[in-house]
Amino acid sequence: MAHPIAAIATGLVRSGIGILRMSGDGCIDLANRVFALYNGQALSSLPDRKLARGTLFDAQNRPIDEAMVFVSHVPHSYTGEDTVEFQCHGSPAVLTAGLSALLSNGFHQAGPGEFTKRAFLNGQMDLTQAEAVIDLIDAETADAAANAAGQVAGVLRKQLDPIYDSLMDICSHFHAVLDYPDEDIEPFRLQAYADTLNSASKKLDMLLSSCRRGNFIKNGVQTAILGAPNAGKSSLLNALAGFDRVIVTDIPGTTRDAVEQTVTLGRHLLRLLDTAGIRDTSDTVEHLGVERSFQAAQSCQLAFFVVDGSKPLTREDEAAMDAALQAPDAIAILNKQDLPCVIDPCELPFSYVIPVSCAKQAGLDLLEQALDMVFDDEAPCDGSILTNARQADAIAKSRASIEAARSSLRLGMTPDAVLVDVEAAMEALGEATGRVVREDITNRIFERFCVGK
Ligand SMILES: Nc1nc2c(ncn2[C@@H]2O[C@H](COP(=O)(O)OP(=O)(O)O)[C@@H](O)[C@H]2O)c(=O)[nH]1
Ligand SMILES: [Mg+2]
Repeated sequence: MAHPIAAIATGLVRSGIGILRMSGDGCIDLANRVFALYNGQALSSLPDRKLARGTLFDAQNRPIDEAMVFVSHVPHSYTGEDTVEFQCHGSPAVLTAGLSALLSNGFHQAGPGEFTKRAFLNGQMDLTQAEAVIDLIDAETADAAANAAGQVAGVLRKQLDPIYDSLMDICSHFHAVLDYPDEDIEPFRLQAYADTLNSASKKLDMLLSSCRRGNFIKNGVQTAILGAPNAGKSSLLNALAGFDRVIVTDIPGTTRDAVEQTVTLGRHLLRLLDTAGIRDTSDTVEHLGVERSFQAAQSCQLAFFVVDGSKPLTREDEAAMDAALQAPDAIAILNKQDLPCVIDPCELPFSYVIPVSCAKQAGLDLLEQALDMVFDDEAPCDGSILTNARQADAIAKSRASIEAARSSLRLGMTPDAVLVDVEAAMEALGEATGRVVREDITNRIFERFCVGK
């Protein structure tokens, strides 16, 4: 039994179309109380997933919209329950009135993610697919969207389920041999078990090795902009942001605190941190800012070292350069190319030195190309990149148990010792896909969703 729920699926913003979504027992007949098809028939007469037109009524039975409707029956629906959708005109007034008509006709307001949670609980999708739904909605770049779309379609599920099944084969054979010693069952096939574990471990390793990229795709690359005062760091942030996010002046020491801004450059999502210019200063606030610049250099994943190309390198430039070179990846940005350049790019010990003019917004395409090379990865964003920390933890746990089982096998331990580890590996994989997952964890996952999804 699933009580009928309803929600505005498209949010309360003025837009071309707004969708009211319903799911649960009896929802087609309940929806029929507030909607009249043009052909005079009941909504229950509609063929599965065929659009029809009609009139939507409010709680006082006044017509409030001319809308489209479709019904979707078990098992073809998203939730695995009977569902109805009204495609209304996207006025917040229409949607609010439509929703309250539904709520006064027997529907309950849906909680965050309740439609997707029902889909998961009804077996329409596993947890990797359900979690990818929110990733798809939250995607900030095309790569992030493409990877999440692949996972919604089941790419991870199709990789993890066969591994789970192969471990299950080991377990069931083990149990058969242990539990029925008198039967004529083929004895332990230790080499075959070792092969299965080996291949499972390799596949999980592949997935885990995609986590770094997954983190960049989903959360962005932590990028510190470092350089001497007046090099043009804040101008670079503004040029990449496309608006004046930070104050730019010709007074050295203008930026004294670290300023964050998320930008996309081509397919890259960067969490930029503009920092105070690195120099010796007696100003207390600026001094604290400079300390933060050094901290940013140490905690970032990528550093942009900005230098004014129209002046010879100074000691301050060199101090900032040393800090930038500590980052896992670093790109030098030779700024102010609109002025005569006096710095030879070869003087700068970076793999990439990009000439730009932040003032003229020139050269940013070259920076994008450099990022393409720094974050070059053959693997397509088709869903096989792990972006979810919860899944990654569970997969790492599974892999650790598989390793334990492999070494037990190598050391010639008793079969039940191996079995314990294989079962633990299965359980951890089950956490990733949601086969075995605690209710409080499931609740927490779906609370992050928006209402109506
Ligand atoms: N000519 C020229 N001036 C620039 C360029 N980028 C920044 N500036 C100027 O350099 C000064 C310092 O810029 P700012 O972005 O505040 O540098 P920061 O101290 O490194 O943040 C300002 O007067 C900017 O207008 C550029 O590409 N060309
Ligand atoms: Mg600045």
